[in-house]
Amino acid sequence: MALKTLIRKARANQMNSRFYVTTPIYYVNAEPHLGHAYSTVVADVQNRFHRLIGDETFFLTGTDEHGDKIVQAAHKQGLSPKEYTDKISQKFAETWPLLNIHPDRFIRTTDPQHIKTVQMVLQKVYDQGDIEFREYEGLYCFGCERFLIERELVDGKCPDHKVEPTKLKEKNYFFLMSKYQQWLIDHIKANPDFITPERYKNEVLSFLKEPLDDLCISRPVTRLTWGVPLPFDENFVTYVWFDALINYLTGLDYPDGENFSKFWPAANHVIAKDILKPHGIYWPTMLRAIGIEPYKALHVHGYWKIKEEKMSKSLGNIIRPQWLVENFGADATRYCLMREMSFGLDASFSHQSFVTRINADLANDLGNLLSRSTTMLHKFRQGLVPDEKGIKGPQDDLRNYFANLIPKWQELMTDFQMHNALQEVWKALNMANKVIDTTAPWQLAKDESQSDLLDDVMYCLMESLRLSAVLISPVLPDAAEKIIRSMGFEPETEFSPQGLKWGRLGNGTKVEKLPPLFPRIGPSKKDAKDAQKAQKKSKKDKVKDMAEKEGSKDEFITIDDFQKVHLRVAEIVKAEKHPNADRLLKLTVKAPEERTIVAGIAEHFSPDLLVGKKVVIVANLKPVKLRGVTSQGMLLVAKDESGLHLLEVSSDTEPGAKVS
Ligand code: ME8
Repeated sequence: MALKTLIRKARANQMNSRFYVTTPIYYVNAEPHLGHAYSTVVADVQNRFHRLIGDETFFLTGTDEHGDKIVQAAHKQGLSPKEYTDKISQKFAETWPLLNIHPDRFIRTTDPQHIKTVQMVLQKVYDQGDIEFREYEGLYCFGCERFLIERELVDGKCPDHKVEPTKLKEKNYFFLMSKYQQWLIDHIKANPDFITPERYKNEVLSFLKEPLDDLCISRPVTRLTWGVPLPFDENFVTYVWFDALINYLTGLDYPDGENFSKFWPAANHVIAKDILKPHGIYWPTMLRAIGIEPYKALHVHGYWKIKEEKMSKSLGNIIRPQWLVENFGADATRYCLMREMSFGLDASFSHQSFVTRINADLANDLGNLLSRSTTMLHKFRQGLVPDEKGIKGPQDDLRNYFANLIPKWQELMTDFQMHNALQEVWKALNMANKVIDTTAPWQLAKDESQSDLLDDVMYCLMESLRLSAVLISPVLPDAAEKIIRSMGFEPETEFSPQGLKWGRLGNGTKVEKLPPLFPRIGPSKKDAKDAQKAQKKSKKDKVKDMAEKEGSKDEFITIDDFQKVHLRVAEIVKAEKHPNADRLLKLTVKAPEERTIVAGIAEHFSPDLLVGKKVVIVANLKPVKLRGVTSQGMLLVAKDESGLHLLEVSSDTEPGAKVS
């Protein structure tokens, strides 16, 4: 263990000048959800952590926009693939800043630069004889966008998408991946940190025990045009893996860009286990064929689940990042994501577990320590941090604890053990809270002879807060910045290697009092119930689903029946959360007179994004009170497996116009 640590430290010292982190590029066949948010927060946290320890960093995310699935999704919305990909890609790009995620580059596989890079790489690999034209018959999963082999199936179905794969027989181009199988096995064995956590390395090695099939990389244009044309055969396009994986190179301006030579040797990919095979097998063999060094490390996490099912757009059980941010704020959401999932293992999402976590860790442990310490500093020392006195006492525990914590935290963060790193910091916060209880500064303040001890206790408390703020800054950047600024420091100088040392306060550092950083969330019981209801499909929804599935059994109505329903165009002028229910939004609409409509769409739409939209309402529905608010009408939405969609009309339609 000691040797392993030494080797790792030596390697970290050598390598710690640069860090390149990527997320998967997400398919644009649905909008972002908590699963995407998790990978992207992990990358952002790692990026901030490496900047903090002095590395030069580059952070890439983006969207994957070619392929059958995207064309199908576009058609469903009546849009061209280009219009559709522009729209959804923008939704991803707009979501990340809400969570305080700031990539250096947002890449799209439809970017002309990327298409050029893919074609250049294909030509090179083709010219050297690593791509061949063949006929192939196999089981294709449209969800995974790849051929599956028999032993991957569970009950004859794709385990991720729960559908039977389709038998396909086609002439296509194949990348001769099997040529590089033995090289890959040797590389993984020689580099134990190449794929982590270890279970995923073992999974890849066990896959590699069987002979590898070659990789189908093309589609005939007769069946699909939404891909990158093969430079050596205009009748075919490439898409999915030979297109998508290369984004990690385009993102650094491969082959000639300065970023490529600087950052490629420090490439760290973050993914979930669903795309382990493409990243653990296809990608390194592709890199080998292209003649590029393998990436440095692949970091694989588990699934966020809801009631034992993977959260996914195809299962329709998703939680939107916007909803999390509106309910908890960006910092608390990031904290819960990092703290509630052990990197590598699956985790279950529940509203209640997030609320409990926020109230216990952020409002109580961190919030109380901050408010108690600064209040006492103001009461007993006019808000000025006294010099450290180094006196023996319970406060020594803090000095000693931090001396060990900093290297340990750094090692845990380097190893993507964010949940454990946070846990170690929280031990320090709890210890500091205990130091307040055991030293009772309010008693010391009454006794002049204890003045030095009181100085030392106050010093240790404030310095523990400052250092903790630095240590949590990758995960809780806003809160950390507020704490640091309240002590008169700038985040630029403090979130840096010099900020990581004990002993920067003193000489009368002035500390401002802060309002509570994380107000308690409550009353939790009712909120939790509402949220649980929101997660569960209501009975009514289930009936509706069945009606949708059995579309052919729609009952006929006459034109007279239909004319009883008055449909009108309404402009949403205000949208806010319902005061008493998480699932509901309270909308003020003009149709043309102003009225209130309560709609059960809070999980699907962020209120900000609704304002200004022109939608269709049922105008003559009898008003009803929904959780204390009278609703005068009903908003129409369309529902499919990717969620709810507004029925919008063109923006030049007058509010109040009849829909017939
Ligand atoms: O696979 N739990 O895109 P994708 C945790 N375009 N993470 C989850 C998750 C869940 N329930 N659901 C999704 C693709 N993710 C390809 C990738 S890369 C060159 C091409 C996250 O939109 C996780 O990072 O299906 C997972 O690997 C990724 O989203 C899959 O995103």
